[in-house]
Amino acid sequence: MAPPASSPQSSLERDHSLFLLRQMLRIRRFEEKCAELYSAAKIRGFLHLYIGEEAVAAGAMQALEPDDAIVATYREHGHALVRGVSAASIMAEMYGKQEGCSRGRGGSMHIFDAATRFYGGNAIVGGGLPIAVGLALADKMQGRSRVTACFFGEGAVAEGEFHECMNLAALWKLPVLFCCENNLYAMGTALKRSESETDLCLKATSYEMPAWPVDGMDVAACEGAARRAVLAVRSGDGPCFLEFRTYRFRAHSMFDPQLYRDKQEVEEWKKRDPVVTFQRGLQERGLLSDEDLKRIEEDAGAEIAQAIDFAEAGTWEAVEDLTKFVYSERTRP
Ligand SMILES: Cc1ncc(C[n+]2csc(CCOP(=O)(O)OP(=O)(O)O)c2C)c(N)n1
Ligand SMILES: [Mg+2]
Repeated sequence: MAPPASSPQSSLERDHSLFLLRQMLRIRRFEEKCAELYSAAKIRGFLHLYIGEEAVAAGAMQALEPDDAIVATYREHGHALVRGVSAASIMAEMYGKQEGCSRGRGGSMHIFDAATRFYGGNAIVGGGLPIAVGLALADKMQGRSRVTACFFGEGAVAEGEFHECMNLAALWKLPVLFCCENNLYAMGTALKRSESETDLCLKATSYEMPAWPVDGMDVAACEGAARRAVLAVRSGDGPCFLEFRTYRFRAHSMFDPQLYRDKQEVEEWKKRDPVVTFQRGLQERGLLSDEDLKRIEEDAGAEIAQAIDFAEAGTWEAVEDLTKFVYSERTRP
């Protein structure tokens, strides 16, 4: 029998659903603001937005504990926000200010935060995979019950290190959750133009690793799949591979005329916008009122406005300090 509308179970479900919506909306609004700030030349360098893919980070990361580690790519602002890295320190990083989470040295592609075990942000396609496997190897050798979640784009499967990492993680039964964010394109190259086998789960199963596809536009599906996989990984069964089928609504980066895909294709995917569809579903089920939505939007807006103020008020590193941390200081006897 379905629980009555006010039962503890349904109120728990409502709270959690609103929490998930809040996470996705924070990412969406943050990214939209970043695009604006980039046009205003406040943010410089590279900028890759996660708009359209929010459900993956917002859902999958619910399965992780504070002690677990995360490794991500250059499209990682959303993962950092969900993990609890402050919007202010992320924004200051993008501004290149010293108060940024990587001291303003990394920018958008190198968000890093030791306190939340967020191991970046990586500009190298596939570069996070060996880091994740190394972290998991250390945990296994030291007998810690931790999981490392490694997010990467489907473009990484063309890299040799993807295969080396799949092999070693499976062979040594390392606690890694491989989260492949398959948005169908690696810059302008469609998956089917670069891979003879486009079923990415098959690549993982060929290394004797459990793998399954997930609807990456559905935040609840992303959370459910990740919870199931993390349970297996944490129990010592070795790594799991999830292929999140998703889509980026915007260009690859801020320099991309998008000549490689039809506008019609983008519009079709936008009909499955993860934020809008989840929000609508909650409204239809009576779990989200107009007031709730207004509050969530206002909170996200206030958090981002504060982040911008923090970044604006931040300091530039002194020019004479720029070579600091490049090489270790030599101490003479
Ligand atoms: C080793 C390496 N080769 C090439 C590049 C240039 N490059 C930057 S992003 C990108 C596409 C990666 O696509 P994907 O892994 O699918 O991630 P997405 O951008 O779709 O999230 C490429 C080829 C790079 N950064 N690193
Ligand atoms: Mg891709």
